[in-house]
Amino acid sequence: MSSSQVESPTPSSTMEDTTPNPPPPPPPPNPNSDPDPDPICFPSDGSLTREWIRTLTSAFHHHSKNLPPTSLPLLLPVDSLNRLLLAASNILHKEPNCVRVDPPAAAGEERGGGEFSVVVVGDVHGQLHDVMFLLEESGFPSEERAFVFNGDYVDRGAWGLETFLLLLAWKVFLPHRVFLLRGNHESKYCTSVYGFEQEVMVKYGDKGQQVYRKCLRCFEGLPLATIIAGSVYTAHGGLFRSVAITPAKRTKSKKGRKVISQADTSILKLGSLEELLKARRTVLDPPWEGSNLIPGDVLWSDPSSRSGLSPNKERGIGLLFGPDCTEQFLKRNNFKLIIRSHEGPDARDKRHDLSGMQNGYTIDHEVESGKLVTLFSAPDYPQFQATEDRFNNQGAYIVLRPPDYSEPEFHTFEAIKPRPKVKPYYDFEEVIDSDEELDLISMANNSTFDGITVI
Ligand SMILES: [Mn+2]
Repeated sequence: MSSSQVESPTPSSTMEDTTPNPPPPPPPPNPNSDPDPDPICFPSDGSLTREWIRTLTSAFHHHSKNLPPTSLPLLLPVDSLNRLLLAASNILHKEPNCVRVDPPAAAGEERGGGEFSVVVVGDVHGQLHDVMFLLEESGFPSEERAFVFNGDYVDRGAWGLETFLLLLAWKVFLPHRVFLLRGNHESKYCTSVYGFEQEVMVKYGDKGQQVYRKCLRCFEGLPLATIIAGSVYTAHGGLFRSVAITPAKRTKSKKGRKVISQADTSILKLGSLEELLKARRTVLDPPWEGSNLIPGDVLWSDPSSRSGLSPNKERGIGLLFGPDCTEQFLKRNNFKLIIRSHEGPDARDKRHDLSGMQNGYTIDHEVESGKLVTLFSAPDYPQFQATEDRFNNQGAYIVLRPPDYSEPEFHTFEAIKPRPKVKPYYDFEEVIDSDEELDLISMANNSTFDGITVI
């Protein structure tokens, strides 16, 4: 970032919404010589522009390189931040659990699918500089380039708040072209263990608690899945069980009232899109018991090389699903591709039946109707590492193009280095891996958050 960009914006004609590829902010030649940018105001009419997002990006970049975390409110005052969170939350909560991302009709007819493409992004985990690079390299969101983010914006990395806010700004600016799905880390439990809550408290001090609550309110609004061009299903973890109640389980009590028992979870069957649409996603932590199990499955499940659906014992929540489940889901819905995320190089290090995540993606299932891909977009992950060997993995993103959008084009990239030096916001030496069994008791205690303010 250079101060001239913040103070002397490029003429507005180059920043029209119709510009498919606005020039990215060039990196600062010498960041230490830049004066600090002015505080950012949320536009009074609530409508964001490309220029506003560019200013926000530059301010975050400058701040991360030059200033202590506690000074973030000087660049993004809490009032501006609250207004951004509220605007995003209002949009997110109106979206269905499963959002359809379709090419504009005109593009398809006139140009055989036109130029419309969809970029799919996996876990980013607060690695702001890598996200900035990804957006720049893939081309920023526009009318012709939609984005689907598969969740896990926060935790572990040191800039979860900035990363999440930047993506929310794009969502508010282009709500019909930018789609943010929920990851398992967008929950109260995970953010209290893996750093995001602490990060917000450090950065916003005595306003931290109210900012964190508003972030949680946004997390609850994030949809669970997308269907791209009618043929690609994306979600953070993957597939999910049926929670349909077997008719035989409907009984009458002695007084003649109908008693509907809980879903029989002993027999696991694959769920349908209709069931996905009916699930209640507005929970701080997806439950692992009871009848509302679909959000937990979608956010926490993993593919397996073994057939069938089974409880995900390693994680304590969600499912393991085999290639037969992938085939059944693809065939039943006439899809050709599943893109899920959720497993980084650390998780894959322990899973000997599946490929490693060194390149940021793996093809886990190849079946008659199509395939299932895992996509991970945080290179050199995690930022703070307890073991001696860093994974030094590449990150990846996928571009889907016409005519049918179901042949993934993989793009890999290296981490942006050096990363600014910062202290971690969680005890990375002691914390359990999130791919290991959850502390369900602490999660249950955490889920009752009676102080929550609904904005
Ligand atoms: Mn995850």
